[in-house]
Order: sequence, then structure tokens, then C-alpha cells
Amino acid sequence: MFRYFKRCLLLAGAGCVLGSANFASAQAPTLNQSNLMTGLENPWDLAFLPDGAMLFTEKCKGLSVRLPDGTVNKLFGGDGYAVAAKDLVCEGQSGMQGIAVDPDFSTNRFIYVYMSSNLKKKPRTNRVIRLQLPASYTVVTDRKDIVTDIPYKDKGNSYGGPGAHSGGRLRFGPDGNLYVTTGDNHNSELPQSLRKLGGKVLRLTRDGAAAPGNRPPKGADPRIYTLGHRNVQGISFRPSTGQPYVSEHGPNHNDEITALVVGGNGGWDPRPERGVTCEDNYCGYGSNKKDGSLTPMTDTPKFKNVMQPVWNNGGESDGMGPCEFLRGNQWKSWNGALMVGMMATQELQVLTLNGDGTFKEKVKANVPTDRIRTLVQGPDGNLYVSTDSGSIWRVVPE
Ligand SMILES: [Ca+2]
Repeated sequence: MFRYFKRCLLLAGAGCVLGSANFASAQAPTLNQSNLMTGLENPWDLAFLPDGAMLFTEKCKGLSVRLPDGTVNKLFGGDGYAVAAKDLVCEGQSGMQGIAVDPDFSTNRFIYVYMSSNLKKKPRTNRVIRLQLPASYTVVTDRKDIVTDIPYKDKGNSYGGPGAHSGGRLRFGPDGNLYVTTGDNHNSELPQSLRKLGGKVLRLTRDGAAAPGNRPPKGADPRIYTLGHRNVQGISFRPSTGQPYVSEHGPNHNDEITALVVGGNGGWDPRPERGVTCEDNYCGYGSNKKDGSLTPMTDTPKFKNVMQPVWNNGGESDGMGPCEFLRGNQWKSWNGALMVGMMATQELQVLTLNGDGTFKEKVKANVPTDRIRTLVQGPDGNLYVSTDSGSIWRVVPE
């Protein structure tokens, strides 16, 4: 015990806790996975309402709500949905994507979806749409498009089809602001552009205006919270500090987890250096450098305010998808850890962090193999997971 206490003093700030209860909780939980829903078509995101009802999107179909008794109402989308989303574009990686529920939903009834739209053509755009959800849970009303100018990949090329790299996660932070993740569209100009919203994390008010406190570089769009990203698939807020962490899908090299700092630069810049040539001027899958080294996910010497990743997989991309911090003692030694869903390797990984937020270790969670698209901790403390094969799981820690 004394030895442990001494070690804890040496590691002050690294999260050491004494006491028999904590020794018991130092074990990882056993996970019990079951299917909450099956037979869905590309479920992309989910979010819980205060009464336990669950909103979910299906990429090519629309937004639905599952009531606590299992009833499903189709709210906003294509054929069969209560309210038509006539401008929904479903193409490649894009469609009806992220969902967020307003922190003041009980009084304002606001919910938000991230959607690819053809309301504006040539080029089409990704939008953040605010809706109201009346207590009947059978329709949505009062559509307001609060962001209309997130770039969308309109035409395919050798790197991928149209609709690629749209980002698309929406989450409210503990600061009450709405965070929106976007992607680079295989367009090398977007990540470091100060005026275009691709390859960014945006921080907004519920009306879509720039959140107070954003500090992008001089001359930049004030909605930009951080820039220099490739295709951010997940965002979650560290419970002990409120700091946003993002999971970023890398090219054939280097997935990254990054702790965001206001005004920071993720350091992704697939533009070719002088003397280097890449098809469509995009060097994201090869080298943008004269020395032939791979275009780095974080180009450290090149940018001011560069944010070093908390974790870089240091090898071939695992196809990083969503992330979610785990909260509560039911998660035992994983309380405060970051769950990360991998699409290519079809794994659920758990990253534990040191007290200062740096990476400690990574383990693989024991759940079925599947391409994991969404991770959300529900109000019951359990984890809800959507998979590309069409299921939503409930994962109960024991
Ligand atoms: Ca980076």
C-alpha cells in the first residue's frame, strides 16, 4: 500500500486514487452487447431526448425517432417520412448524417441534422438544419437551415466518388455551443482556407452564428473553431475538462486523435509543394513534398498553432470513425477513457488517458466485428453503437 501511495505521489496528476473501492474498480468492465435495432440502412448517427426516446438517421432515408416502447416514427426524409426533405442528396459517403439535441430541448424543442442538399446547385452543399420536434414525436416543424455553405464534393475523381469527405458530426459541447465537423472533399485548398468551411471544426450558436470566443486566424470566417483537418468523423468532450477531442480518419497512413484548442491548426495540408505534382492538385494519398515523404496528418514545422495529436496510430489507417468519452463508475477503469470506432479494421478501441489528457494505452473492446459508425453514451449510462451493416447495439458494462 505504501509503495502504491509513494508511486501515486510521484505520478501526481496522473489520476492515481487510493482506497479499496478504487482497487476494485481498476479493472476493465465486461461488455454485454445486444441488438436494440436491426435491419436499418446505413444508420449514421443517433441522439437521445430527455425522456429516453432516441433519434437516429439513416444516410439515404432520413431522420426517425424510436420511442421508449420501441415504436418508430419517420420524421424527416424521403418517401414515407412525415415531412419531406426533398433536397436530400445521398451519394457516396454523404446523406443525412449527424444529429444533435439542443441542451434546452425541453423548452425550445430544437433538434439539428447535418445533411447534403441540392437546394443550391453547382456546387451542392452540406447544411446544418434546425428543426422543431413537437411533443407528439410524429412530425418536425419550422425547418431553418442555420449553415448552408459547407463544401460538398460535387464530382468524383480518382480519389473517390462524389460525396466523399463530408465530415458530418454534430455535438453540443458543455459550453452550450454546437460543434460541427467537416471534411476536405479531396480538395487540397479547403483545410487551410480561411474562408471556406471544409476541413474544419466549426463552433456555433443555436442560430448558426459564430460562437462567442472563437479565435480563428485574422481574416478567417468567424465560425471556424479549428482548421487544418482532413475528415473529422467524431467529436467528444473530455468529462474532467470539457476539452473537445476529435477522431480523424487518415489516408492510407495515420489516423489521429487530437485535443482541440480554440484557433488551433490540425496541420493537414495536401497541397503540393513547389516542384511536386499530384492529380487534381491533391496530394492526400501520397507525398506533397520534394523529399517524397508521405503528406503528414500534422505538418508540424509548417503551421503556427499546430495541434499535436494525442494519439497517432503510426501505421496504416484503421479507418477511424466516431469517438465518445465514457462517463461513470459503471465503466470501472475505463471511466473517462475515449472509445473509438474503427471502420476498416471493424474494431471498437478504448484509449485511456493520463491525468494531463495525454495518451496512456489502447486496448480492443470485446464486441462483435463490424464497421462502427456512431458511438453515443445514453442517459442510462450504457453505450449505443450504430454499424454500417444496419444495427444499433446497446452495450452494457458490467
Ligand atoms: Ca492533424
